[in-house]
Amino acid sequence: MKIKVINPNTTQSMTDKIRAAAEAVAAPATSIVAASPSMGPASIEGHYDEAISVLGVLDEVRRGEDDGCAGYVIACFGDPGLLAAREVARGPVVGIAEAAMHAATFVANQFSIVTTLDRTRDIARRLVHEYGMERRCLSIRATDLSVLDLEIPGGTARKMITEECWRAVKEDRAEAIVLGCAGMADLSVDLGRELGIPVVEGVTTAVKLVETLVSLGLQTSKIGGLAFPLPKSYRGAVEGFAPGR
Ligand code: 2AL
Repeated sequence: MKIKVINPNTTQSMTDKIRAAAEAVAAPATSIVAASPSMGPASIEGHYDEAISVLGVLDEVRRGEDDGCAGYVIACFGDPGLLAAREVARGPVVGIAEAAMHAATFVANQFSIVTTLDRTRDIARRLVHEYGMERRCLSIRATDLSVLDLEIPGGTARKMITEECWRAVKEDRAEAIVLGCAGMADLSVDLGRELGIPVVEGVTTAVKLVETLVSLGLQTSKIGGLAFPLPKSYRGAVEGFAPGR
């Protein structure tokens, strides 16, 4: 089973980290293909970055379909382009935010999200509503770390995230933590050990979910809202994205 894990930003070190996290949990018979688009933002920290990243994500899904990928993970906490990707893909497509939030509800009554910059809380808040998690998500805490701060070896990111997680536990009474960025994929095991509560990380969780869905023979429904896009012409710079080409 080939699972494609798409980092929607174009930072190679982050794609490498995401690949390592995915490979660490994948079953022996699963092969992980980690990719980041050739076009798009270096990091996704707002609605504009996110909107621009979506074409790159969809391009990677289209390539994955040609390469025989069984399913996809969208490895950015805004789940950019998730529904459009499901229209394009035959197999399951899972976003890391939806995977992590749902998984957290299986192991805790209520969780807190710990994310990067304050402005990204708006994206997370919208997804909490989208996924019906209002009664399960206690708080969305920012750390004022940029996404690329997470890529600095020996930086202060780990310490700042740990401190924010402790605040979520003590001040919000969080029973579990959902890590709010794919760049935190290497932190969950140590954090879980230190905090003594479940720390849910979306990349690994989404890989296991896609593996499970594929094993169960569950593909994306092609009746209704997730049917393949209708063939038509597109004009201008996006001409190559026209469905049916
Ligand atoms: C993200 C993420 O997961 N990747 C990225 O570029 N931005 N989300 C976030 N809240 O920092």
